[in-house]
Amino acid sequence: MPGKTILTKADLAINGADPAFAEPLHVGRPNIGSREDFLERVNSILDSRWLSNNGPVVQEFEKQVAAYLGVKHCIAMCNGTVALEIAIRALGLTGEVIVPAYTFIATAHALHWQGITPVFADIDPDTHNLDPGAVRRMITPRTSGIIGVHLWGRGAPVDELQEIADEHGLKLMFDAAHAFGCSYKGQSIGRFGACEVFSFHATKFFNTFEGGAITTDDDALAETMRLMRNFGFQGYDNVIHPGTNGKMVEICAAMGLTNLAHLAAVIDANRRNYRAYADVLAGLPGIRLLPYDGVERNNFQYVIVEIGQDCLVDRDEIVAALHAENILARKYFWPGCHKMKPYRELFPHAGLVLGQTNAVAARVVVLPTGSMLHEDEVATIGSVFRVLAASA
Ligand code: T4K
Repeated sequence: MPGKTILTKADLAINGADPAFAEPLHVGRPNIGSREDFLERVNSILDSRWLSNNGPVVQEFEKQVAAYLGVKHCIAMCNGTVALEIAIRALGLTGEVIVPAYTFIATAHALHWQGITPVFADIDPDTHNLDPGAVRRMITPRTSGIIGVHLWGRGAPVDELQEIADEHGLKLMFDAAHAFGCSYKGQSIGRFGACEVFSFHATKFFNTFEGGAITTDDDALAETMRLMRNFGFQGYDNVIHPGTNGKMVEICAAMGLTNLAHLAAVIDANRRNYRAYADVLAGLPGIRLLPYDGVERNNFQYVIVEIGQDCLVDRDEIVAALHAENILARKYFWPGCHKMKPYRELFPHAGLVLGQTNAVAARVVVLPTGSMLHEDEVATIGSVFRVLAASA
């Protein structure tokens, strides 16, 4: 690339021939609460011989999650993607639904999988969330809804999106996969729009191995989604609604209950790591740690670094150099849903209206964090960045 220095092999060997870390440091390392508590719960599940199908542990999990979020209904699911699909169907979305392209592919797939066209709207480069003005521009007579994503746990522009939805008679729901334990305007995420969808995947701030949930204050919607989660069964032998198998199993709920009791410690660890990153990356030219809004609650699960034009090393070179040091940074959500094969083929010109999406996707690096990461490891990661900046 003109004007950029290509790193040599010697530059990349920060620590001589050996990588900085003997074991890989992953983004998305699971946070695990008390092993003893979990195993105790597993034993009682095995003793009870009730493993799935809305068992007592799932019911307790739903109760505790709803209380934690301050929402009326929590419907636990087998994963976030199926939860999105069920929410989309329960809301009756059809035709076109507006979503960001800068999100995990599941947000778009959950629509496409059901024959609904995901229409990609551009994002705000400062927050990485949907730009309400861009959403307005993508509305057509076929639009039935909007899915906002609270990316990196930062609240999407909920009020503006609700205003657009109300103005145009559209349904609004949120993909809150990143946002467990986060707030928007001081209120817990989980109660906005018609419903919100969480992921409790192993890599998430709060995990149940695999899992997800839909949360809502709407009684009728919650009832429909409960039916859809279990093939539409009402009691024995009576199916009253089309449905699928979206059920969470007992062992996943046991993991959830265990982890729920340790969330405060995970937030502390993530916050500590985030601050350590802020210290070690401060002053490096062209390297910007995406700030968290100090007023809102966040889980600090995503440490996002943007590599700007004024950085003399390419984003991809930085990621390659980090990988050479066993720091397995990620380029989420490069290159954007619109450039992934299924959508690239369906909408070859989508990128024309996604200037900010393209720019942000090209400059983001996601760094490891979580309760397993120590401050001295953050310091080493910082020194790799410093060597890179100096070697350019
Ligand atoms: N909406 C949004 C905005 C999402 O971010 C997601 C999921 C969804 C919807 C869908 O929710 P789910 O249906 O997944 O519940 C990972 C996760 O699999 C995915 O859940 C997550 N988003 C996405 C952001 O990250 P990949 O393709 O990056 O996974 P993979 O296998 O590369 O693993 C990621 C990192 O985590 C690696 O560094 C390894 C590490 N890891 C992973 C697992 C499973 C561990 O250290 N231990 C583990 O057990 O998608």
